Formats: sequence, C-alpha cells, structure tokens
Amino acid sequence: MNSSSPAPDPDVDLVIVGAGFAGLYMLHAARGIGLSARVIEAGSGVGGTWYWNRYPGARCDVPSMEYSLGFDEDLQRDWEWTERYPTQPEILRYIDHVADRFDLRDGITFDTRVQAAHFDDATAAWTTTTDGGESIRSRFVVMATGCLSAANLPQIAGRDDFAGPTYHTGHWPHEGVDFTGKRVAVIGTGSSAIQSIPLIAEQATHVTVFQRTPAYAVPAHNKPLDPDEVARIKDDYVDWRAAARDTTTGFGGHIRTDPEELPSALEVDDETRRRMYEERWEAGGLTFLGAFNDLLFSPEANDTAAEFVRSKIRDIVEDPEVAERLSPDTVVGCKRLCVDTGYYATFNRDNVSLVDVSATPIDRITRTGVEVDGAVHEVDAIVFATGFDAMTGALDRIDIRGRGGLPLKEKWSAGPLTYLGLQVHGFPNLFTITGPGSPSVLTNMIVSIEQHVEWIRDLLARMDADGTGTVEADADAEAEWVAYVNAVAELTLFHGCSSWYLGANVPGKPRVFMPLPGFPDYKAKCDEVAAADYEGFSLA
Ligand code: FAD
Ligand code: N01
Repeated sequence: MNSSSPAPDPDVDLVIVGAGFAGLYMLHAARGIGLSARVIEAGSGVGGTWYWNRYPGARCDVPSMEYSLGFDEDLQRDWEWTERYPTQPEILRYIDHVADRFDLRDGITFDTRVQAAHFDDATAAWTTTTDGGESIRSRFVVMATGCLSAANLPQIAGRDDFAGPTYHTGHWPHEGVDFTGKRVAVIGTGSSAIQSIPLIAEQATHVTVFQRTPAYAVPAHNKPLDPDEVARIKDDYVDWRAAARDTTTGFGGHIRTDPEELPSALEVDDETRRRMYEERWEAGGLTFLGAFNDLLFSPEANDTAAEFVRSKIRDIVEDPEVAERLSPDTVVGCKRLCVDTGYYATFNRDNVSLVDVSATPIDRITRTGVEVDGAVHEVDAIVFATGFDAMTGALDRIDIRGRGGLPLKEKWSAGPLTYLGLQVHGFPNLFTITGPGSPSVLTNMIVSIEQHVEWIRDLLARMDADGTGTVEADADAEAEWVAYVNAVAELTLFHGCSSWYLGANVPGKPRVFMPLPGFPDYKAKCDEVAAADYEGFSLA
C-alpha cells in the first residue's frame, strides 16, 4: 500500500461482496497488485449463481469452452469440460477448482450477508456491516453481488398458506428434491422453468405449468465435447477468446459472420430465409438470433424469426390448442431467449398440463393448490420459477450510502444511474461489476466480468502507485452515459415487452432498460477512458 493513503487505518483495502465468478476474480486480481481484500458471501460456498441454482436441469447456455475464465492460460488448458453446455454441478466443480487453484478461500467469509456499506466523507473510507455483527473499514468496496442473485417471489395472496413444500429455482435445496408420486405446480415459463419442467415431469405424477407469458425457446442440442475439437480450440485459445470479445455478445467468435456481412431477414427470399433459420435451429443455441443482422432492430425482420419458432412449436406439440397457447406473439429476443432440451415436447406427455394465466392471473394459493379463475388446481408442491429482481435487486437489498449519507436506493429511485456501469456519482471508491449501464446480461457474462475486474484492477493499481485517495464518476459523465445507454436501447426492439431487462417483472420497479447492447464498443469506450487518464472520473 502507498503510505500516503488518506484513509486512516482501514482494516483492508477492498471489501468485495459476493463470491461468484466476479468476486473470486476480483479477489485474485486485487491480490495480484498487492492490495488486501476480503470477500463477504451470503452462501456457504463459492459459485454464486451456480451455488444457488441447483434445480433439475440447471445448465449454462453459453458453451462451456466460452463460459469459463480466460485470464489464465494454464487454467484454461488444464480444465476439461465434458459437455457443450455443462450442468450446474460441473460448473460449480470448476468454480471450486478456481478457488482452490488460486488459494482464494482464506480471503472469503462465508454464511455472512452484507447489510450496509456507508461512505464516510471525513476519512474517505467505507464501513461495511454484516449480519454477523462485524464492521469492516476499507478504502474500496466492490459489489460483485450478481445481476441474477436476488430471487423474485411474486406477491400472490395466500402464498404462505400452502400446506406442502414450496421451492424457488434460485434457492434450490442442496440435497435435491424427489418429486416421485407428487403433483407439482410450476409457476413461470422463463429459462429456469424451461430447463426444469422436462425433468420434473419425468419424475412427478403430474405437473401443472402456470404460464403468464409464453417463451421462445431454441433447442440446445447439448452433447459431449469432441476431444479433437477441444484440442483444436486449446491450441488457439487466446485468439479464439479474442474473437469472442469482438462479438456483440462476447461469444461465438469462431462461428461469427460479421453483422455487416449478414443480410437483413427481409432482403432474402422465403426459401433462403427458412433455410438459414433451419441451419441455426439445427446448430442449436443462442446464436439463432444471429441469423440476420436486423432481428433485434426491425419488427418485420423479427417477425420472420418469431413465426419460424411458432411453426416449430406447432410441429412439436401434438395438441393444436396447447401449441397455440405455448406460442408467443411478442418480439423474439425481447425477453432473453431460452435454450431448451425437450421443453415443448414435454407438453405431449399425459402428466403435464398448461394453465394460461395471462388473462386471469393466479387468484391465490390455497392450502392445497393454486387457484385460477375460481378453480383450484390441487398440488403437493409448488415450484416458483419466477426469476429475479435483476441487476439492481441485490444492491437494493443492501443499505448503501455515499457522500452526505445519500442512499443509493434514493439516487436510483427513477432507475439506475451509472457511468460505464462501473461507478455512481456520489459514491466514491464504490464499484459495481457488470452493473446497470454495462453489457452484462446481454453477453457471455464471464467475458464481461473479466473485462470489468481487469479495468478496476488497473485503476486501483494506478491509484495505489500515485497515492490517489478517491475515484468518483463525474455527474456530467454519468448523465451523458445514461442518455447514451437509453439512446442505444431505443434503437433496438428491447422495449417491446415486459422483460426483467426493463425491471417490468417486479411491481413498482422503475421501467428502464438496464443493460447496454454491444460488448466491443463498450470495451473500446472503457479502454479510451482509461487511456485518457480516466476521463469522466475525478481522481482526488
Ligand atoms: P453471482 O454468481 O450471482 O454471485 C453473486 C454472489 O453475491 C452470490 O453468491 C450472492 O450470494 C452474493 N451476494 C449478493 N448479495 C450479497 C450480500 N448482501 N451479502 C453477501 N453476499 C451477497 N450467464 C451467462 O453468461 N451464460 C449462461 O449460460 C448463464 N446461465 C445462467 C443460468 C442461471 C440459472 C442463472 C440464474 C444465471 C445464468 N447466467 C448465465 C448469469 C450468471 O448469473 C452469470 O453468468 C455469472 O455466474 C454471474 O456471476 P457473478 O459473480 O457476477 O454473480
Ligand atoms: O426467470 P424469468 P428465470 N404469475 O424472469 C413468471 C438466466 N437463466 O429464472 O414473463 C405467473 O426469465 C414470468 O412471467 P412473465 C437468464 O438470463 C439462464 O427463468 O413475467 N407467472 C416468467 O415466465 C434468464 O433470463 C438459464 O409474464 C409469473 C417467469 O415467471 C434469467 O436467468 C437458466 C409471476 C420468470 O422468468 C432469469 O430466468 C435459468 C406471477 N405472479 C436462468 N411472476 C440458462 O439456460 C413471475 N412469473 C442459461
């Protein structure tokens, strides 16, 4: 530490909240530049998302060779993934390996929730308090709290009256759940539901799915990895990762066609368009939306993709009435695209039924079931696959106060305001990893996490070298950035539905599009800011 640090006697240079990919890499990076750091984690182990989301079928849908850390050549060469889309246990084993490999565990306090983080103007230090009764003083606080870590439990009347067990996919019991012989309600049809319903249906006596908005899902075509292909990737891993960082979403660089070289969906004939969608459908995965260059910009182009998926649903689902109910009529990709294994086909099973709650919402949960339109669907267990208070939820649940005691919640009362998604004016030395206003959830999150951690690391190293005490986003830079993020989002079709990207899934949450589309331009901007001696930030 530089001896001219103005913070008198901090306990530690950095407090990092969260021990998912972001918190772990931040700890490693801080230690790498000689800073002391402590991670506080609510869970009993590392892994974040992959520690909590243990529901049947939980997997990533960015391929494993890409959904993995790229900062260490030996790590990426040594680790052997088994599948194209690994399961939650395999990803958790990987994160455990990372924690052990880089000796990170001694820097983490588990089973401890951060309740507050307050900035003291006089000493320019943060005090972080935990539910364990500890107060930790630090120069910096890094919120690695996750974009999808604050579970959203809908306020349905009678929720606590239900006599049987209830589960949220994001807080799944570690010992697993045996649904054999049970009638199960699943509320929600987003990615978590789409992954879990086929497996729950294989076990349960009956599954009743309560659908408010039908989802678009493209097949995963998951498979074991081909050792030859893995070897080829590893031979060229650095360039391969660089190509991924050069795509809008931070993955798929090797199969990418430059968006400028892709045609519009409207400039090809029907047969060519159908063939191109078929090719993507057969390849499987999220790159379906990369078939044409205007699917997220032009409603007419988007509708060709939407109609293609609807035609697939009609092909797969035997009962035309059920197929119709499962078919979305919204913009495909407006809500995050789901990647499925047998989801639509599950509705051909005799033990699966679909209840449409779009027009008549769930009235209440009773002692014995879920009541819709006056009829009770009797069940033995309820699964809430109802998602998360995304991007701001985990931060909102902490009492964060900046200069003059300003609560972050108050500053963000009309929606999140950040500069680069990294900092908030009025909150010096506080950083958010993959915060609102950065590409985060629109990308391969590992790529975004690594970029954020490395950017913060370089800034902290620079501050430490020259004795800078505080860094704070300027008000003007923040206002311009927020306007820019809104302007970029306005160019897209992301406003065309009630998604969690907009906060629309949480009653009362301001409706603001939170992530920024486009990883390469964003990264270039962050690099430019750093090269211009952190333009838009005040270093004092
Ligand atoms: P997290 O992994 O969410 O970790 C945050 C940690 O902070 C948690 O452990 C939490 O307990 C802790 N925390 C929060 N608040 C506090 C507090 N107050 N005190 C103490 N600890 C706290 N992304 C992709 O790119 N590709 C995918 O295929 C993909 N699949 C996903 C599948 C599921 C089921 C889910 C839910 C998300 C998926 N994501 C995916 C997004 C995923 O969240 C990120 O990829 C990544 O794991 C986030 O890492 P993180 O460290 O930023 O946050
Ligand atoms: O949550 P969601 P999720 N009554 O918000 C419904 C990542 N992820 O956990 O759409 C009835 O998508 C809600 O309905 P509606 C990924 O980024 C990835 O599934 O709001 N229904 C919706 O259908 C993903 O996007 C994977 O009308 C109610 C569902 O609950 C994100 O995490 C796997 C309701 C919630 O869907 C979140 O996914 C899992 C109510 N009162 C997660 N309240 C991969 O495959 C909510 N709903 C990589």
